[in-house]
Amino acid sequence: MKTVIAFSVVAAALAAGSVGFSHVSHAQGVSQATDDDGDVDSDKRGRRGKRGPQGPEGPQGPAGPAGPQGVAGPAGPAGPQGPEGPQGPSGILDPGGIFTNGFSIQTGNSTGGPGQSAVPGMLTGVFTKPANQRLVVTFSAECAASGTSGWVDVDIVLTDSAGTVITTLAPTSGSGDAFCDADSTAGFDNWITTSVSAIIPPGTASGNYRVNVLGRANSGATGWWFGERTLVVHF
Ligand SMILES: [Ca+2]
Ligand SMILES: [Ca+2]
Repeated sequence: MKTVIAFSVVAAALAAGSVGFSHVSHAQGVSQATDDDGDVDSDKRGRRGKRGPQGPEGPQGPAGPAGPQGVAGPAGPAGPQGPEGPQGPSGILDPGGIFTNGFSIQTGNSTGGPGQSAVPGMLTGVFTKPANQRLVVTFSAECAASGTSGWVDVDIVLTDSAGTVITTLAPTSGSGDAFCDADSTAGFDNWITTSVSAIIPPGTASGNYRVNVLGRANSGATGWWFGERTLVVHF
């Protein structure tokens, strides 16, 4: 019974908060909790010590996540100007003023009849043909034929400097090269723009020349009409 009493006293002491558990659990503590006659030891324990000081502050927390990416910077300045380009090719040889004199252009309207005659304005200036050089002559014009049948043809002729005809250039010789046609009405109508190219052969002697265009109404056509037109000599 002594031991039972001792546990009861310890339990009472624990309930009263006047004794530490470590002391009670110790065997010596149990024997000191009672005296020889079983009474609770009359010794008073001292007051509980003061609470210990607060512990040190914990370590700093980890760094937060990285912030968002910043906006793109402004565009850089323009690069420097590029180098100068290469030199252009040499110009085309024009020893005889073909480009400057070998052409004519007219915008007015002109008419003629069945007899072959020069088309007004279609005479070039004087140009020099180089030896062994082929030249091309192109005549382009608005054209109409009067009469109810037939056609209009042209002859492109090579002349000397004074305009005297030397030869007719192929393929315009003769009257078979219809440049525009008459139709079923007697008057001028059905205007068209057409062209023909003739050749000054390479074998033609070098020298100064001009080119002229002659018009003609054929086989029932009563007249020719040439409007906007160009005559040009070129390589
Ligand atoms: Ca002809
Ligand atoms: Ca007609």
